Amino acid sequence: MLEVHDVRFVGSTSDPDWHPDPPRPEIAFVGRSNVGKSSLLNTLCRRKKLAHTSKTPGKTRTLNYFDVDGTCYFVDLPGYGYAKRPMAERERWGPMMEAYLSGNARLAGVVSLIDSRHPPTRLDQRMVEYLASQEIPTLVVLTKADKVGRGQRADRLGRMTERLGVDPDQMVWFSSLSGEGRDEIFTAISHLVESEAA
Ligand SMILES: Nc1nc2c(ncn2[C@@H]2O[C@H](COP(=O)(O)OP(=O)(O)O)[C@@H](O)[C@H]2O)c(=O)[nH]1
Ligand SMILES: [Mg+2]
Repeated sequence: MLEVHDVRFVGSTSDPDWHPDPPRPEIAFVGRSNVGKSSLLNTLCRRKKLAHTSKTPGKTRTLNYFDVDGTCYFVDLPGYGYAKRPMAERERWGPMMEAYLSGNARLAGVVSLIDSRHPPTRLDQRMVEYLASQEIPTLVVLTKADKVGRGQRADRLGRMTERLGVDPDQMVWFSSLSGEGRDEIFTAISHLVESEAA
């Protein structure tokens, strides 16, 4: 099982072909800006300020690498769909992300974050479809689960699976406020890393 005793920031790059040394399995995190990606990374690594959490989204334009206990790298990808960016930029996730995701032999899997309070956006759908088309193992994390009552969950999950075309087993509810889902996500990531390392 993957452990997180020591997580270190390795570096930021805007070159999708750059990878840290030594080579290790990479787990990438994607989602629209403000979905709660930094909060998830901080919760997974049990650190308050590992990844910058902010109320002014859309600032991260680089790939940010974190070394997780010398076992794998977490890669924080730029948030997509930030409303205050020009339309052309907002409507795509950018060549840099696509270049990173496609044909990346080190990529063990992608954690795709979707805001559970709303239906998935068109970009969310396109991202999940793209990952499936590339046959990249994908875990869909439904963020801000504390905002969705237990009574609404089954219905919400059903609509998400339908719109995203993924299996319910690939989806996990997550809240950085309550910690719900943290262990399940962690276990799923461990399996991805182990299958890649094997
Ligand atoms: N209610 C709730 N709010 C959250 C949760 N996770 C993040 N947020 C809030 O959503 C906003 C964006 O979070 P952040 O992690 O910076 O998102 P990022 O832009 O995807 O990295 C911040 O105001 C967070 O406090 C959550 O699990 N529950
Ligand atoms: Mg962030």
